Amino acid sequence: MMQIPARPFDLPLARDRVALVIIDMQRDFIELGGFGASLGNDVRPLQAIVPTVARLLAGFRTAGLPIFHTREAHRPDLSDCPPAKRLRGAPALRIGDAGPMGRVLIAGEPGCEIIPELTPLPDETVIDKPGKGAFYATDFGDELAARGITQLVCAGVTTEVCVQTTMREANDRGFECLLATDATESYFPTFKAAAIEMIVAQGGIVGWATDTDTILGAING
Ligand code: TIU
Repeated sequence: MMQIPARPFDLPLARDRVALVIIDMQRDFIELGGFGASLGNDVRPLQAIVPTVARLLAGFRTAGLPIFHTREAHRPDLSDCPPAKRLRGAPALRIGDAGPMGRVLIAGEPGCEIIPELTPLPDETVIDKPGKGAFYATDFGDELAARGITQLVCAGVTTEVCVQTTMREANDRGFECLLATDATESYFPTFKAAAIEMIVAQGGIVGWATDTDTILGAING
């Protein structure tokens, strides 16, 4: 058992039950000309966490622990993208529109790919998801169950949208979730801070939170 100092209290992680899930570190959220920027966001804060996420990823690889990557990705025919999602608001580019990195949030397009610094290795699982949460309309839950995983270390973007949604979905399914607070980011600093507080409040109502060095110290210590 690896004892992780965390908020709201220490979390014992079991080497044979824990996995890393890196959420939506895609060019479409992190680079100019993608979906995140088309919504009017400054993408630079998300770029700043890339080295930290890479360090967390490297630590899990060194420890030989399972790794999952997710992508918010829709089918080219948009059959898995509800009109209520695609037509929401007035973004510069809608999901499926052609942009500088190909069609926005469409599987197989350059913008939908995970950024090169975090490219998955062949033995790592990539989950394409049509929603904000990684469990909705995917086989993520089955993949975790098949490996006996019950604990998730969570990182990626954005903290209060796809990361928190995934943690809430996981929490309701009986997983213990630990958020790596410096390996996640939001376009809105106050939302990131609030999301972390929401997760750890009330005795860890959604899960736990700690920083990357603390996690790495425990899994590789
Ligand atoms: N991956 C993810 O968080 N999807 C979003 O749309 N996030 C926003 O913050 N917009």
